[in-house]
Amino acid sequence: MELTRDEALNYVKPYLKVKRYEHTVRVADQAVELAERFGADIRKAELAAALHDYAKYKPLDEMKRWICEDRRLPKDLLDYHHELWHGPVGALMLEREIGLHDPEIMSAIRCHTTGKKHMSILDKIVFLADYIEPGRDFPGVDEVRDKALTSLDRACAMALKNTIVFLISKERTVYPDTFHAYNNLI
Ligand code: DGI
Ligand code: FE
Ligand code: FE
Repeated sequence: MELTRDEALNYVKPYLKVKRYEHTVRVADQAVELAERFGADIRKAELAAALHDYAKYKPLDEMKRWICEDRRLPKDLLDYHHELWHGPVGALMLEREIGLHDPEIMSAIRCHTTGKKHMSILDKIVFLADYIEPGRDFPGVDEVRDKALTSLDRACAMALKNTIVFLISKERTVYPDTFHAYNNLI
């Protein structure tokens, strides 16, 4: 599969709202910047970022069916907020629809919302680019942007901490992979 950046962006565009598409373009640019900084595969980072939110607006029943039917998807996703489904399901939808087979790109898309225990450099770059792209204004995001100038691991750990603290403050559940990612980086 020799997908270009523009082909990837044009593929996802019809499935996204305008704001989400603009976010996606910024994540792709941010991922390129981080890949250059930390020595990851620039093309893979750009493609994974361009595709990362593909399934964001897919119908919940369709995503639920994927989780139930594909053995590669952990069933416990169904016990947690549906906001977590679009990464893992999106990667597999793209595999079927456009022949996305690159395991590194698929992994980065899969874990972009929660992180996971042993994240690759590419996983971390897409996760972090999604968190710090210039359109984000979460409390604490500027400190994470600063940290992302020097340490990929520490910046990811800060983003995970902020997310965990935010979710707990709202009395929302936290998917175990989010804790695994955090613990592994601390
Ligand atoms: O798709 P995006 O909006 O660009 O960003 P995302 O894929 O990181 O999704 C962010 C949402 O997911 C945000 O509302 C927080 C939520 N989230 C992240 N980790 C967890 C989580 N929600 C729960 N319940 N548990 C998690 O571990
Ligand atoms: Fe997302
Ligand atoms: Fe995103």
